[in-house]
Amino acid sequence: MVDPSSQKILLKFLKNNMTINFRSNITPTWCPGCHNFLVFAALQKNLTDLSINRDNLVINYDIGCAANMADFLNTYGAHTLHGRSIAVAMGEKIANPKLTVIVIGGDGGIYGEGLNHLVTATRSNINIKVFVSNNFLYSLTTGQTSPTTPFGAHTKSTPNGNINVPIDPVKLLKTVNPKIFVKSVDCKDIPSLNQTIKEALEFEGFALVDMIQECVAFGKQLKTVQK
Ligand SMILES: Cc1ncc(C[n+]2csc(CCOP(=O)(O)OP(=O)(O)O)c2C)c(N)n1
Ligand code: SF4
Ligand SMILES: [Mg+2]
Repeated sequence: MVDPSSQKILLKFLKNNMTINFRSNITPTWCPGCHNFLVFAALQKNLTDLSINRDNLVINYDIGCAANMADFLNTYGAHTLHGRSIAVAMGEKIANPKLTVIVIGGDGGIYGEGLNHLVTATRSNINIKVFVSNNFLYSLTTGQTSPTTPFGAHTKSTPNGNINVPIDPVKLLKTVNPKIFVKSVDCKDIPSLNQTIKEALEFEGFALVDMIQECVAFGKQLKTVQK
């Protein structure tokens, strides 16, 4: 969990030190301590450090807590439908290959509803960048199981324990196409989070960063796993 005082310092830093400001004037509405604050800071840092031209930048947002970043970043973009953000992003990149095209979403949207689009993008190695806040739950809707929820976990939608085995996105996508960039990183490891986002943005092809998070509001139920 990010303690509220570090969060305040981060937000102050973002406000005062960004040479290119990707922030909107809307205050983030995530729960205090949500790891999406770390993703938000790391993305802005890298977009700034890499001097990404905002005129050629499009960010597509899925649905869920992470994707609410649509309100907090000030770039061209689309807040799409649940699971359809990658399909929209692929269309944009095909229509205008000069664009830097990014997707931001959660494990529910990207690995669940959107898995077909994710596999298609991986097969084609299309040059789009996908950042997934993987909190092992559908959090915006208060904590149902997602494709990464551990087997046996008692959640709001699995009161008797999750009967499904979780998917491992890195292994799955590497099997589909070993040429793509795909890495898991813990959001609390800020240097690795920054470095991995940088590597993904610089990669010439399809890149996905699986950003492991603990949802401070609904994540506790995942600790109820029974083997
Ligand atoms: C097609 C569709 N089905 C269901 C919903 C309801 N819904 C909104 S957010 C959400 C869960 C999002 O989970 P995830 O993608 O993991 O994002 P998180 O909130 O965990 O960041 C769901 C099911 C929706 N908006 N659209
Ligand atoms: S419900 Fe969880 S993922 Fe959503 S804002 Fe709160 S802590 Fe973050
Ligand atoms: Mg989620």
